[in-house]
Amino acid sequence: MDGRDLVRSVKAVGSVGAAQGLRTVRSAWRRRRADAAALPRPEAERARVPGCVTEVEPGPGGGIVRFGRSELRIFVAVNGAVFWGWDGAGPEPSYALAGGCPEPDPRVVLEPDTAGGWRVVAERVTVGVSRHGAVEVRTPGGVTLRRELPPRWWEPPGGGAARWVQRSEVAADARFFGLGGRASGPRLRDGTYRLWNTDPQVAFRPGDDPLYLTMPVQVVVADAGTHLVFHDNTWDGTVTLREGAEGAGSGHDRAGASVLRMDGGPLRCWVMVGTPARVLLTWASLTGAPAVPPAWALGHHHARWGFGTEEEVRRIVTGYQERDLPLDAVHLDIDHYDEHQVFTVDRDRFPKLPVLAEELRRDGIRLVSIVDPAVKAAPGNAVYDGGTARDAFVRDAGGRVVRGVVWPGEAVFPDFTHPRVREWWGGLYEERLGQGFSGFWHDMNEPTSFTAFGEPTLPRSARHHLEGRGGDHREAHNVYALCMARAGYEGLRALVPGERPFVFSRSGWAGMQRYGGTWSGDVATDWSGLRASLALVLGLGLCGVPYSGPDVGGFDGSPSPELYLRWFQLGAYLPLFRTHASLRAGRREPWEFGPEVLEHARAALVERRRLLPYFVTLAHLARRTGAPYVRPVWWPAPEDRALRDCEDAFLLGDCLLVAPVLDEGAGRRAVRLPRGRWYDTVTERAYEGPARVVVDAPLSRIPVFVRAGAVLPVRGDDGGLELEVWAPAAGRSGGGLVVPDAGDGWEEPDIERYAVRWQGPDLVVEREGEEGPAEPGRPVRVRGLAAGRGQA
Ligand code: NBV
Repeated sequence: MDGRDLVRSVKAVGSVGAAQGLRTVRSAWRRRRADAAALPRPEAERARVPGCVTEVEPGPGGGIVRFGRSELRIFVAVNGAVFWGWDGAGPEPSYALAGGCPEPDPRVVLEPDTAGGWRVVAERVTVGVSRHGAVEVRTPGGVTLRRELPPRWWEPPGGGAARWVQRSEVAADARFFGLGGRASGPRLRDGTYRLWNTDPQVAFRPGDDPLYLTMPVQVVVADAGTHLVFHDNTWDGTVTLREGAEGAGSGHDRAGASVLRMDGGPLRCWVMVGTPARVLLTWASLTGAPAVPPAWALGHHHARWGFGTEEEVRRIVTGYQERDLPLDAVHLDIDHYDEHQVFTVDRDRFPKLPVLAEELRRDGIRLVSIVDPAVKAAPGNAVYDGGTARDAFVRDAGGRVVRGVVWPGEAVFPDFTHPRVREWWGGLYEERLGQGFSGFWHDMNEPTSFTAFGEPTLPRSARHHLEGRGGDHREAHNVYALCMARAGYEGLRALVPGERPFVFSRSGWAGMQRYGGTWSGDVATDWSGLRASLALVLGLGLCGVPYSGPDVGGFDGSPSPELYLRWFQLGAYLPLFRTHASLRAGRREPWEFGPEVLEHARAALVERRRLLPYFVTLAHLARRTGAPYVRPVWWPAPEDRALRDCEDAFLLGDCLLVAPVLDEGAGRRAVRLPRGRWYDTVTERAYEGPARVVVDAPLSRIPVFVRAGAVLPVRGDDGGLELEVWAPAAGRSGGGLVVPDAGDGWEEPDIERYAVRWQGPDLVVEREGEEGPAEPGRPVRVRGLAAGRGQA
């Protein structure tokens, strides 16, 4: 624990005197030493590389390539993903995979390659294995997308857990994305990124790394193609990235480089190649379909740490209603707990929570509850007693229950890597449901403990069940929140089988989309925080987690009216649209920033509500295809380098391109449009892409464009679903998919397909059916006609 840590923990637990501060430092040192002593002793290590190929054994989908000092198991699965593992590592067990490992593709062959190497040839990818153990991922045309050099291990001479490093090269023009939620993204520039979920304990801004949600998932985009690589390993590690450089005629290209260093765990990975859409489809088929949030969770949420009382909640809700501001959910933070104890309610300040919840629900507003994993270590506290009786809490290497300090004071931590503990914990949501809550917000689950064991989390030597395999916190840390999300999600499914759970979680790992989404955590209230908000949503979407969003207005401090408004306008187009702030921060209600901001915030809220059917469609399409709602502008054209470098705009589904204002004082901004015709949704002016255009961005709105030919499902004035059709360019056609809301249950709505075409001067909109084209069967409103017909 250094001075900065101390300041942070002091800030976190409230003011302490100097003497207590000193005691805190001393005990932190003691804890840290004890932790280190409980881990295997560091011994002299020996380095190892695979050596030369000795033999090859073909197997389903690929085979085993044996080297002098290691062996490589490699296969291509039926979904097109390539797996390889060194030193006998197989794809399972894995916390990332949904429903186990996919079958190997029986059509794949393992055959000799050049220079004494071998190769696995599949329909969409070829993987070469060199004589010394370099693994090269190539397109079917033979272009190299990624070259992994022979790995290097460091291990105790007598055997045991090894550290390892994997160096890789990518094309000189490649760009890196992903690695979970990174504040400095979405394009990951040169630097070292740590793989260890961390509560930064201060409001973060670009450059702060790591944050709450890290993942060993890289999406790499180059002229030759897009690929996703996932090193399935939950341990602590780092990824060092260096973008390449092209010689541009005056020198050689320098390849891009990625160096992955892991402190332990298996060296195994999955790679998928193709278009971005294909890559994310394969990723979702491997790690699970994203949960579809209930429609209300795609509306506007208002949260605050410190609403304080039921009256205050009512006052805020009335504030929204009196001003005609749409509101769909209110979130209660830890201050509604009884002395900060999870699964309790402070009955003095929230005496009739179920009544409040019922009243709100009648007005179409849901209550969402924060859920922290730390349980106050106090006999008499029902959750503590229940967990103790079931031996549910994490123990140290000596068998004692690990105690940390979190909001309720001294606290213990459920071991979510144990199926029995997950089941117990999932059942506890019954109390929350009884209070009238409809959704759940998992916080502090990196997990965070203010008593630093060197870091603000559990000691590395703490023991975890790990589904029966047993291990310590070094392996369990990064999946702690993933397993908590699973506990909550499965518990809710059992408690309310007819409803889709709504869970979102601050921390997580690969595969968390199966259980729900996330939010950006405690983002700093300044313009750089606003930018980071978008970076996180884009990066997480590329890692397979499509539902997320920031604390609109930033977590700490007080945003200027302009910053608040620009954040609000961005948030209105992100999957999770939530205003939230810290106990100590200024207000975040839209009316707190003057009449002008209120008017423009209302417009953003009204537009969000109008677009709700589009968000519902995107949520269902994400579940079926893995495609995030929020996509980088290069999504349809990854070969377009200018788009690849564009970080300040995004595609919302196939139809919309949103260009938020991220700079103070900007009243205009440049926007890079992909190929095709795009309409400004407000002026209906048409622009032809690819182009860089400069457009107005007055305080009243951010520029939003719609693709010509798009069919946008929107909410009509009567609340019904309508189709807003944007005229295709002359001689062009269009169309789109619509998935209607089928309620909060599990009913699978049919996808509706629409086609749009010119017939002479008329625009025809048809629904595609099994028996050919039919009437749309829904109200249609055509827009962009002036420009469309004008050039017909
Ligand atoms: O529960 C209080 C806050 C919460 O409002 C925020 O959204 C979380 O990210 N929580 C963190 C714990 C304390 C942060 C200082």
